[in-house]
Amino acid sequence: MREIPADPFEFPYDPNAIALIVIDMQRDFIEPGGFGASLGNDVALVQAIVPKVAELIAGFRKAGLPVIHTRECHRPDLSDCPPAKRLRGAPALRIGDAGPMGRVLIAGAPGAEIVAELAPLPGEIVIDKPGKGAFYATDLGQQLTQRGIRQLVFAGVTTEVCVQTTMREANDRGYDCLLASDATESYFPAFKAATIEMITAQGAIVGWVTPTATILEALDG
Ligand code: C5J
Repeated sequence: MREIPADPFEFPYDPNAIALIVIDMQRDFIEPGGFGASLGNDVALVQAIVPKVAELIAGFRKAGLPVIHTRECHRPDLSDCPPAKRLRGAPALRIGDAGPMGRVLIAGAPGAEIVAELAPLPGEIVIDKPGKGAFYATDLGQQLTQRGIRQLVFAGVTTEVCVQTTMREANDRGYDCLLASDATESYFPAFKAATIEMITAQGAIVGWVTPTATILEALDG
């Protein structure tokens, strides 16, 4: 067992049981014209972390450690999209509507794909998830168990929605969770800051937080 310097204290790191999970770095959240923008958000903030997430992915690949990608998306017939999700609020485009990148958040549509810079390699796990959490209605838990993964490093968007929800799901299932602070982002800086505080409070009640460079140094060491 090694250690990665982190908040609120050292993250105990087992090189045989750790994986990177990159949450929802999809065109629909990152690029103009997608779902994130249709909700009224400025996507520039989330776009800015793409190079940092790429560094983290490259470090895990170089170390021969698993990289898992998730995509929030729904079946074309919307049978896995509850009306409570689709009809909420007044977005410019709803899930399933035709937008500039195809149907919004629909599996197989160009907008639901991961941005080109972070594209999964053949053989990497890609989890399509209908919810905010990556464990809900997916086989993520089985995939992790099969590979003996018990520790997850988190990156992706948005910090307070799909990243935090998945971290909490993982924490409840007994995984040690470490969030890469500069490889995650929100459309709302205050929400990102609050999420980091919530995660690390009370003796890492949900998990640990540390920058990408610190994680990469530990993988190299
Ligand atoms: C949202 C996500 N924010 N990936 N999805 O709807 O965080």
